[in-house]
Parts: sequence; structure tokens; C-alpha cells
Amino acid sequence: MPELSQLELETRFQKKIDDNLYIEPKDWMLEKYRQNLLRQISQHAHSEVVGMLPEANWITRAPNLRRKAALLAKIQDEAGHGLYLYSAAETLGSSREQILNAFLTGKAKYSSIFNYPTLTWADIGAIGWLVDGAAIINQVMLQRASYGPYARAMIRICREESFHQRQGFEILLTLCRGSKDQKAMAQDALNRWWWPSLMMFGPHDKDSPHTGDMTKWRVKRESNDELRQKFIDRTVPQADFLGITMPDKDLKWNETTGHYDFGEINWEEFNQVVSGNGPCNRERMNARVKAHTDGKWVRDAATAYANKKRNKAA
Ligand code: FAQ
Repeated sequence: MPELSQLELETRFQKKIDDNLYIEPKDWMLEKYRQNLLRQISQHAHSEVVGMLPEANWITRAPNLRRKAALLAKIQDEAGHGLYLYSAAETLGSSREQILNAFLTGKAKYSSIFNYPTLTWADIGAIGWLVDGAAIINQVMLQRASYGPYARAMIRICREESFHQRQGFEILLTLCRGSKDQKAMAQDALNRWWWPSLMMFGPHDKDSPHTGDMTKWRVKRESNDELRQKFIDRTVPQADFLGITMPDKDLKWNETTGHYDFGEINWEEFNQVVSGNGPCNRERMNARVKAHTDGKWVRDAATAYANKKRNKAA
């Protein structure tokens, strides 16, 4: 077969995407596509791993055995999600070591949401309800992403996330049906987690440098603003059911658009958190670096065992 020109390769690549076929690791792909996917998938993996930290804070203080078991299982799921995603990222030609190094040296981002503290038990409910709820809206779309390993990881992750969301909602429902103080605790958690949850979807479309390419390559099939609106429309009735109120005086149903209007997000806060100055950024990074350093002997032992087995087989 004659060798294809760069233009022919690019045309075939885009046609495959337009025909809704997966791009697989050994297929030819545009270098910019590879780099952007590696960026997004590795950031996503880091988010899952850092996302364990705010919840881990409450394992020893969960109010009963059932809650503790559910929280432990949820956190373990998140470690698993991180692993699927690191594996998917590795198929793009970067080693696990390189990917982790970018994270541990602060070069790679992770989701802004995990830089907020979990002050009360209701925060664990709010994380499940709002943070997992927002993550699902985004990840359901990513199940149809054009890169095969990412899309397949997302299908499995989404199944588990829906339990996480229900777990959180149920915690808040119990608090909202409880004493006056418990309901106030739920309201306080909503007040603190609502706006940061909206920030999870990223900047407005007009300020989002990657949306154009990622949409053309069908990694993104809905934009940051579309997904954020979907999340708001779905979540406000749930808050009504709980009997608590979103901390947004501009939030109201718009008959004409068929969506909720909402107030302006504090983008200055978002930028501060993303650039490392959120309430818990330093604490989170220190915890991750310490865990990685403390785990060195486990990695060394596993490598030594693998080498021993390989030598024996040889
Ligand atoms: N935080 O041009 P865009 C979870 C960055 S998993 C920090 O719009 P893009 C599970 C963005 O990376 C949650 N940085 O970028 C769980 C880019 O920076 P760069 C994580 C943010 O990629 C639940 C720059 O701003 N989910 O929660 C954020 O087209 C409970 C420009 O932005 C994912 O990662 C942010 N919120 O759209 C675990 C989903 N937003 O790379 C535990 C996959 C934007 O140029 C407990 N990712 N940035 O330096 C995505 O869908 C996309 O990457 C977006 C951003 C939508 C996050």
C-alpha cells in the first residue's frame, strides 16, 4: 500500500471521528489530539485520587457502621477510577512515572473542587450529591468520547458514580428529615459546596481554550456551559425535595428558555483555587506527596518480586 501523506492521514482520522468510530491506541492520531487527551485523562485521574482526601477525613467519624462501610467503599471506588484512568492515559505513550511526576511536582492540574475542606458530616452528603452529581453529568457525555480506552473506562466509572450520588443524597435526606440542627447542617453544606460544584464544569465556553478542538474531535460532545446548565436544571428540584435552598438569589425558573437562570460564578475564586491558592491546595498536595514517598517501599518490593519471577521464568 502506498504511504499516505500527512493530509490524507489527518482526513482519515477526522472522518473516523465524524463517523463515530473509536480511535484506538495503535491507530494513527493527530499529535495535538494525543497531547490534549493525555492532559485531560491524566488530570481526571489525579482528580479521582485527590478526591479521596476530603472524604477520608470522615472515615473515622462516620456516624454509624453502615455509613462508614459505604464511605470506605466509595473511597476505594475512587482509587479504582484513578487506576483505570492512569491506564487509559498510559496508552497515549506516557509512562505512569511521567504522569505521576507531573502531578507530584504541581505541573498537572486536578479538579478545583477537592481544594475545599469537609467541615461537617453533611459535607460528605454534599460531596456525593453535588460533586458526584456534577461528575456524572460530565462523565455520561465522556462515555461517548472518541478515544476508545477513555470511553470504556467512563462506562464502568459512571455505573459506580451513580451509587456515590445516591449515597450522598441519602445522607442529606436523613439530615433534612432529622432535627432542626441537622437540617441547618445540611443547608450550611449546600451553601458552601454549591458554587464550587458549578465551577467543576470549567470556565464559560467563551473563555475555554480547549473546547473548540475537543468538540471537533468529539472528546467533548457538550460544552462546559451546556453541562453546567444541565446539572443546575437537574439539581434544583432535588434541593426542593430536600427542603433546602440554593445560595443564589438570582436562581429562578425561566419559562421562555425552559431552564433555570442563575447568578454569576465567582471566577476570581476559581482562578485562585486552580492556581494553587484555594483553602486546601497545599494540604492536598502535601498529603499526596507524603503518600507517594511512604509508598516507595511497596513499589520497590513489587518491582523486586516481578524481577525475581521474570528471572526464574527465563
Ligand atoms: N478544576 O479549556 P477548558 C470527580 C482547567 S472527577 C481545575 O474548559 P477542558 C469524581 C482545564 O484543565 C472530577 N482545572 O478545559 C469524584 C484547562 O487547564 P490546562 C474531575 C480546571 O479540558 C467525585 C483550563 O482550565 N472530572 O469529581 C477546571 O476543555 C467525588 C481551561 O479549561 C474531570 O476531570 C476545574 N474545575 O474542560 C472523586 C472530567 N475546569 O489543562 C471523588 C474530565 C477547567 O489548559 C469524590 N475533564 N480547568 O492547564 C473534563 O471534562 C474537562 O477537562 C473539563 C475542562 C470540563 C474539566
